[in-house]
Amino acid sequence: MDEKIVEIAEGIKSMEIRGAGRIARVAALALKYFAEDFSGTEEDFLKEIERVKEYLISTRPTAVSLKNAVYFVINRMRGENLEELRKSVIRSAEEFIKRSKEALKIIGKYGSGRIPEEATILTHCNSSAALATIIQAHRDGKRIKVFNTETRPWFQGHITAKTLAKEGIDVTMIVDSAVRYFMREVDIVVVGADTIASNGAVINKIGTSQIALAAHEARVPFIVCAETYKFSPETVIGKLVKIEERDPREIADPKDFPEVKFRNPVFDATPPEYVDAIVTEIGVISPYLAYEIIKEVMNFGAEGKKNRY
Ligand code: RI2
Repeated sequence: MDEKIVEIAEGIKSMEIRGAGRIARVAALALKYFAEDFSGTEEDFLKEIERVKEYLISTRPTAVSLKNAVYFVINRMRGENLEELRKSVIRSAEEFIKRSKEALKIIGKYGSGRIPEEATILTHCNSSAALATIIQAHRDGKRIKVFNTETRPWFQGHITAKTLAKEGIDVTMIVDSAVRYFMREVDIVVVGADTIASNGAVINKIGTSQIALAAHEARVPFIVCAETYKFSPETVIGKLVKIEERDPREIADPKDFPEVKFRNPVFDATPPEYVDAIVTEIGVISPYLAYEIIKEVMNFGAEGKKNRY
């Protein structure tokens, strides 16, 4: 396998490259590199790209964004000869990356509309889509304060806190378990998503569903910011979203706890009844419209059409 592709895939696996949108863009980039660097016959190209596809998809099982990015490129592959096939892969990969970046800007604008003029926002983990909304609200002149969770075990909250502070936003970092304690001070929760199922369930960083419960209890609106490529076509035909469980050493060194077992699931599912709105680049929708997004935008229905997003 091409060195550049291995480097990207290993980077995604180890979470050096992370965030559902980012891993989708780099997966598209890996396919672009593959097409650019390939030397061999047309037949080998078609065989090899299948291997690259499977390899990239296998890196992280939960975020459908990665899979959708890979299918976006592969399903648009056209050409009468190798040169044309290569060009179409490069073009689609570039188009995916461009669309993905544009989607974030639009989400920021639509999402900001949902933030009150003066608001305390709570966010979890490190989501570029959620951050786009929060930062846009700040740039729109809204007087906002943010609570952000540190997000165990990877502490992605540290990146969020630094990003917000750099923007001049008033940010307070809290431990994940302090969410309910602070919820009474929060006006709106804004998070991202790794995958959205056809029933509107939102799969996001572990702890998100607890935050949604606490928000629901306190009647605090809970919004999710997600590009349309975070919706999962396969859930329409009954597939369940696989929740990734990572190495226990991310929590503690098991050697220090010889009699203790560890579990480290890194995502959980928030049911649609706890989600007030999903902010996408094609509009702010109810979670119950997830199926429509999958059907219309991704052209994927129960009748078995291919995911062509
Ligand atoms: P954006 C991240 O997963 C977080 O769960 C975050 O909420 C989600 O992806 C969406 O991120 P991880 O890669 O696509 O940290 O909005 O496990 O950046």
